[in-house]
Formats: sequence, C-alpha cells, structure tokens
Amino acid sequence: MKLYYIPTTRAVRPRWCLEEMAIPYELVQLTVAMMKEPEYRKLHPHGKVPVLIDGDVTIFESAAICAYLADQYLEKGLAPALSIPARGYYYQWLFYAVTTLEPPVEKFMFNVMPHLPENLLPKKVTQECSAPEAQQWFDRVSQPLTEAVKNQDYLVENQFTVADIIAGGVLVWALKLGMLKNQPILTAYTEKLMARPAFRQADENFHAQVDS
Ligand SMILES: N[C@@H](CCC(=O)N[C@@H](CS)C(=O)NCC(=O)O)C(=O)O
Repeated sequence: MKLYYIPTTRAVRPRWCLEEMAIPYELVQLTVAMMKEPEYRKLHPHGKVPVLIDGDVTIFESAAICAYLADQYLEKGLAPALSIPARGYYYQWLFYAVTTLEPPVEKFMFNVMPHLPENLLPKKVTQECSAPEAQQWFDRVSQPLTEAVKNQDYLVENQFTVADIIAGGVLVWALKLGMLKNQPILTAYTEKLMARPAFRQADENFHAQVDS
C-alpha cells in the first residue's frame, strides 16, 4: 500500500484513515514540482494529491480512497455494514462533505491564500466570491452538520466512521482558517477529531509547527 502525500493537503485524509486502521503503508512525500512530472500524471490525471496504490488498484480522490479502504477492511469498523440503514446516512455525510461543505472552504482558502497551486480551476472561479461571502455560504451549509453532532460525538449512529474523516478533514481546514469562530458545536467536534492519535500522526507536520 503506497500513499502519495503532501502535508496539510487533502492527502491527510487517507493517511488519517490508514493510521486509524493501523494498516502498514509506504508514504511517498511529494513536492508540487514532483506532482507535475509526466510519470506522476500517469497516476493522477491532474497531477494532484492524494493517490493510493493498493496492489493493482490506483485510485485518486481523497473521499473515494477513504471509502475504498473502509470497505476493503470492513472489520476495522470505519464504515457501516453494506446492508444496514446506517449505510445511507454514511453515504449522505460522505457526499455532503465533499460536494456541499467543502466548496465554500476552498473558496475562502483561495481568497486568503491566493498563491496556492491550482492547475484545474480558472482564476476567476477560484476568486469569484470574497472571503466574507464564502464564510456566509459556509455558515449555511455547515448548519446540518451542527444539528447532526450537537447531541452525539460522531455523524453516523454515534460511531466514528470515514464520514467523520472526510467531513472532519474539511472542518479542520475551516478551523485552521478561522471559519469556525462563531460555531462552538462544530469547533468542539473538530477539536475532538484532531485530538485522535491517528489524526495527529497523519497531520504531524502541522502539529510539529504548532507545538514547538
Ligand atoms: N477532489 C480532490 C482534490 C485534489 C486536490 O485538489 N488536491 C490539491 C491538494 S489539497 C492539489 O494536489 N493541488 C495541487 C495542484 O492543483 O496543482 C480530492 O479530494 O482528492
């Protein structure tokens, strides 16, 4: 199992997942320049991270990688069983996190960090809405998450799953960017996720900076 990774990026999510599962893996740390090499483009069509290679399978997209791992190692308990109703809620939060929760956080980030590498989106798309507009948008789409965790620790049936890793991965960015200032419930949920040993291991460079 090989994970192509850059610290603080979306590649933290599959690394967090692997750490939670205690599966041995090889971490391949890339630079932005290495991602643009033709060889790497054979693994990811847009030269981005993360990419996971598991035997004959090469997958990109952070949420897809985590969902794949959870299903391959169902006994590790990071996804509800296929046939139970909780599986529906699991899919709901997994897809909500990447399609609805993440876009305003990404837009906010491009506003406050305009030099982030991004080779896919046209410039006008990365900066089409201001940071305050992105914050308002985020405040609306994060409401359902607040409702979901206000009386329980985790999103699906109060069991930690990959849905928490993917939604949590987005919320960790929001927290670091200062977007959760007025959201005590989501701040508490995110901080609880960040205190997990597997997350701290996966996001080691961030903690090395903050703790030292
Ligand atoms: N939807 C993809 C997004 C991948 C992505 O945009 N990765 C960023 C890092 S967070 C990247 O590699 N950016 C470098 C670039 O676009 O040049 C996922 O979740 O894996």
